[in-house]
Amino acid sequence: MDAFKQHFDEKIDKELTIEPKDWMPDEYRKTLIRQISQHAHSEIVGMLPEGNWITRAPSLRRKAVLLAKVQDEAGHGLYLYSAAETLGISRDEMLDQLHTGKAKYSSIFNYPTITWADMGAIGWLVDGAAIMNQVPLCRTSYGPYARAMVRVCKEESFHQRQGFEIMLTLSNGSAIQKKMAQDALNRWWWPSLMMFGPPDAESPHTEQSVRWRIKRFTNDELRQKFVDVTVEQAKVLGLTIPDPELKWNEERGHYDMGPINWDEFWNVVKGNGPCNKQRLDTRRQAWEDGAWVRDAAMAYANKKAARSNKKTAEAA
Ligand code: BYC
Repeated sequence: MDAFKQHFDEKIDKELTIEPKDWMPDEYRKTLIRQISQHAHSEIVGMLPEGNWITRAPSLRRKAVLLAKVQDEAGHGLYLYSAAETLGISRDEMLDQLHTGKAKYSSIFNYPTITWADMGAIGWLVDGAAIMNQVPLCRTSYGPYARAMVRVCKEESFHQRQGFEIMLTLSNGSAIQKKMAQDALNRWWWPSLMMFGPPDAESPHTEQSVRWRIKRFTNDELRQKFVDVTVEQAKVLGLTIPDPELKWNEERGHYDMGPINWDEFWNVVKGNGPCNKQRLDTRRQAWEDGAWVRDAAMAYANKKAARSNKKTAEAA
């Protein structure tokens, strides 16, 4: 056991990836299953707030782009569920954890999408935050997760651009359109900062995950990077970030920000956000409605396997 552990530690130190058949500590496996499955759930639940606007997109072009983006998110969920399955958990088990409320998904998707400008703010801020968090995951120590993240990040980058472009169009539009963009920024700014997770001092998993090189940066480090780049983008849009304490700190070389309402964050994580119930009900309903598809796929697979077994038996 000690030799296995030593080999594992050496691989981590040498920046080599850990692969499904390698020995790994139980806690490492558990942490990855938790993080990757919650990441997958976030992608799937994350389709809902935007899916809500596909039928109401203001033009054919906007509709096609939004549809493509939401489909990408379904794809991300599938890569991530597959990556988690390599650790020995089944997809049914993961989905059961989501549907029973045992597994978390990102707090951000429990907020409502009230106007079209929310599609811009989600792309710009939520996908922008996602990229900041996920680019380092392309170098995470577990091979299947790292490889899945490469394609996810390429697609996230398109998502962020489409959101920024919606915001730019609205900001350069009529006074009402600019007001809509500002209102969406006001509502999505703080929840986007919360996406990075609790402050480092209150994050139970960060220290060990950084040591295992699952996380490459801490929650606060990534939040700061996000604020630093996003403030500049808001200037291009001519919009105001709703934080009166936001100020460049020459000494630190970073923006200082005002306090985040962590009570709001924990309240949403515990299931009491504005849309938690609606999101989970929708997912559970979709699972039930899809039962016939799963049954049909299983029946077909069994029939095919039986046919192939019969052929092998006849040939023998
Ligand atoms: N929301 O010790 P910590 C997307 C939980 S998808 C809810 O810092 P960790 C997108 C955390 O799980 C976005 N819960 O944990 C999709 C833990 O509870 P448990 C999702 C949160 O894991 C569609 C507890 O708080 N991205 O971008 O070291 C459209 C303590 O936290 C949140 C990922 O999943 C939260 N925001 O760090 C558009 C990326 N934050 O599990 C966009 C991968 C924390 O002990 N995940 N919690 O019950 C990660 O990088 C890390 O898991 C986190 C949290 C930074 C999220």
